Amino acid sequence: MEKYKVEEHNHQLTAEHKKNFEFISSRIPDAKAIVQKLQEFQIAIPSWALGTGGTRFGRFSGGGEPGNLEEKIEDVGLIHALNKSSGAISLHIPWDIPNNAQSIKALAAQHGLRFDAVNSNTFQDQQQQQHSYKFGSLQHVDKRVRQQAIDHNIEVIRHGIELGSDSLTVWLSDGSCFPGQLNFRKAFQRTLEGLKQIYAALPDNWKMFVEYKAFEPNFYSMTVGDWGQSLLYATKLGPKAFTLVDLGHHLANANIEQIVALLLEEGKLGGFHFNDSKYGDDDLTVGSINPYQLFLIFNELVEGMDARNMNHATDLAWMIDASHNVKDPLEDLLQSVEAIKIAYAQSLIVDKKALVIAQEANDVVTAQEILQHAYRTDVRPLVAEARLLAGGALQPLQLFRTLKVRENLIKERGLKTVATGL
Ligand code: RM4
Ligand code: MN
Ligand code: MN
Repeated sequence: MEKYKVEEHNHQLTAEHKKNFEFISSRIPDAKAIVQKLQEFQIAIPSWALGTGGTRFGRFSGGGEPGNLEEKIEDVGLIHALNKSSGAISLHIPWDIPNNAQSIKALAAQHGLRFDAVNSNTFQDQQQQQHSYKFGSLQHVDKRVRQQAIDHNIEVIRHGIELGSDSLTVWLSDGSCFPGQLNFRKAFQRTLEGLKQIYAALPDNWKMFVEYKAFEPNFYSMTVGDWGQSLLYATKLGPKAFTLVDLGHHLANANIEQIVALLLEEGKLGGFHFNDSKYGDDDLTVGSINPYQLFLIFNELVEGMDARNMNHATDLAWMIDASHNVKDPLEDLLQSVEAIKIAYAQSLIVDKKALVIAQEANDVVTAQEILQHAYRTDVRPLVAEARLLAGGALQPLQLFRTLKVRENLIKERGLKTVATGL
């Protein structure tokens, strides 16, 4: 993505943008400080979401998908060049094995990218793998299977160290499909034992994220099924272990913003996987189904992080975890990042002092008005200004289409391509 193309695009849109930006700036205090925070806020892109996702009923491959890790890094570099908000990539191993870490790191650096959390995969069997994960990994009744899963996680940490990553995300599909299949207590203990061994292999400055999920692929029980179980593991493991919240991993109507608030209060919220969903782990574009919930979550994040003097941009791991069945993955990711930034900006303009006064006075109506006032404010010019100052495009999606990026990728990589990942 040549710089002049972004500049040309911005040039055409500047006059209109300036008008919109002045309008919002005159209506909120500290527009400058908010723009600064928006500039700093980066969201990591998952390496497994750059191709078309499938469901168990099929997969309709898009064209020009990245065929290897280098091309995936180029794709994330492209997103970042457009929005200046996606300065990190999160790798899933073994879907993406960085065989030559030095050159992979150099390529990422060329695109202004760093490596976010590395992810282990003990939910699928790989070719040449000795033992099967059919009945779980860390919870497995057979010690050899557990050891294999532990070894894999330690291997993933090793890759992460080489790339300059500083966190490991462990998501386990362990659980059971039928009553009686599993002894819950034993499964928990075995899993804890395995996690402890992985934890012991973490370098000092590393964090470990224990991600929970309510159901799927197991449908009766999940061994890390909710935030309570994840918090139990994280607490027993020690100060380097945290809970990771994936928005699509809750039962219907769960109050995710409350979960987030309490995990933060306990100092045990570590990372986030953003997506949206209607039913379960739908992995839809962030903010596409329930943008108000996203805003409420950010409202708690900002409130809770400020209460603990945390740095919004760096003290939690912000990642997208999505799958795109019908959209161009790059367009979907651009939309997701934009939705996250909008929700973040909205939460920054909440009149927090007035909210506290309303809460203390049991003034329910005013409390609601304060939140909804922020939510109903069009903050897009703030987000666009932050992008402009950082050298990104005023309208990333529009520029992506004008420049026919996908068409060019198809020319380069071919029409029939399948990326590794979901
Ligand atoms: C899981 C979970 C993990 C992700 C895998 C691919 O449902 O969200 O974070 O690594 O999917
Ligand atoms: Mn996830
Ligand atoms: Mn998921």
